[in-house]
Amino acid sequence: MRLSRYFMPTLKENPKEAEIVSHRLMLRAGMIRQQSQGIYSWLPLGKRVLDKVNAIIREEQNRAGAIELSMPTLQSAELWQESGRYDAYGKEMLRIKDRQDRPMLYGPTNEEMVTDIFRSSVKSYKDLPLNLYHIQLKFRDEIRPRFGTMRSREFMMKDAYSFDLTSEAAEHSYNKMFAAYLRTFDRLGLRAIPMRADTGPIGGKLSHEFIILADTGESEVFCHKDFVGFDIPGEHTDFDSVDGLQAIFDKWTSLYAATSEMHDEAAFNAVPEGDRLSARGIEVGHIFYFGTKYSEPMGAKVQGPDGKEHFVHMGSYGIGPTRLVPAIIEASHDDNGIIWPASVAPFDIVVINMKAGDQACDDTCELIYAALNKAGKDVLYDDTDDRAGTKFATADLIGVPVQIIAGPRAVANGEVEVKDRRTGARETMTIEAAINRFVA
Ligand code: P5A
Repeated sequence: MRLSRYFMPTLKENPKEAEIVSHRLMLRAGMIRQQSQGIYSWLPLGKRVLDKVNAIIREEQNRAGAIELSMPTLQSAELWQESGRYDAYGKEMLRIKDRQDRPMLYGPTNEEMVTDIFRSSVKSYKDLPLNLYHIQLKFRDEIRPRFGTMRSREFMMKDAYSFDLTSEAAEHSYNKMFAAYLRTFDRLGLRAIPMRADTGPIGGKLSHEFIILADTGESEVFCHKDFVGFDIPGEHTDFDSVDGLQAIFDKWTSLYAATSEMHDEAAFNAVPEGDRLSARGIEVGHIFYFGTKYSEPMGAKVQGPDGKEHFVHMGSYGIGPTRLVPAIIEASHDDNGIIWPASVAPFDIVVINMKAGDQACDDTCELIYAALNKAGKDVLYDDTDDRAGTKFATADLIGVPVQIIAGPRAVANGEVEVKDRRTGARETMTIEAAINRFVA
């Protein structure tokens, strides 16, 4: 991508409305734009990051055996009347009427709709277990939308829903998502700690929130500090192994960890003082097991091996991609801007032409740009006629992991500089060596 032809409306000044660093940096890097309170457009740079986050979420959901579908944002109120949540959900639900005056709503979550899909076609235990997910916009008319896309009214959610014949089988489904979440957040460069959590309007008894520790987090959390160093399940984790996944779950729930709603002061005080971590955190995922809470009122049942009908046991599993993007920034930035983990960076490399219009600089940059593109890298080429200082500041702000800098003096020697955004380390090398480093 040539920056001269891209759309990346960066800001030099700190926007006044932004209270936390991620919100500030997302606005300054031209990633998002507020359209009305708590409702955002994702501009091209932001969209690239969001797509990469979603690709990782999708890979890990698929690996754990979940199956993707797509459900609509607008739902009929009837479904919610069946489950009894239409009235219970309160003012957070955006209620709409269509031209026939039929009550509709913009979905805040999809338990009812997926239960309806399930009951319409699954009739036998032989079709279980089943886990269906989608990545779709949601709307919650939050009282206090704030911090940009961290807590917005319209937001994206990956929501998965599991169906099982028995509560034991449902626990295994829960453990699959539990392990998949540990892997997902790790691949996004984050350390998320599962904590016992309140179930709120989703319901059920068993629930964990996945929390990233951050000073700007909205949740108050309490946990054992050893969680910070626990091993993440590997990519060859056998998601069909009941014992294997139970062992992962047991290990990750063996020490104290709870959000403030579930906090047990006495249990926490039993943790040796030096091991106690009381901090603030960002909830990036939340999983629930709620048994037959929806299947019973909505009549979602299957025939069991005993020939009888059984209401299915369900769980639901949410991740907030549009919250994850700012959460990653909260965890990874410096005074100059964002520092993306390579896995979600909007571009792999930025090529900076320090003197656009200078024949040797132009030729060198074009050569590097073409070679890296050919090798399948996502490359941003700063070919604008901005001053070099402005280009360096922009490259640092948008946080691309590697900068290849071509200035007249180095280029005259057949060389360029390669800068690592995270460490700031710079290396001068031949043009060929710079290309080979990223192509090989
Ligand atoms: C689980 C999947 C649910 O809604 N039903 C389907 C369950 N859970 S939840 O905890 O309410 O939300 C899941 C995740 O969505 C993100 N999230 C938000 N992100 C941005 N702005 C919001 N206002 C918002 N509300 C929820 C969070 O990451 C949460 O863990």
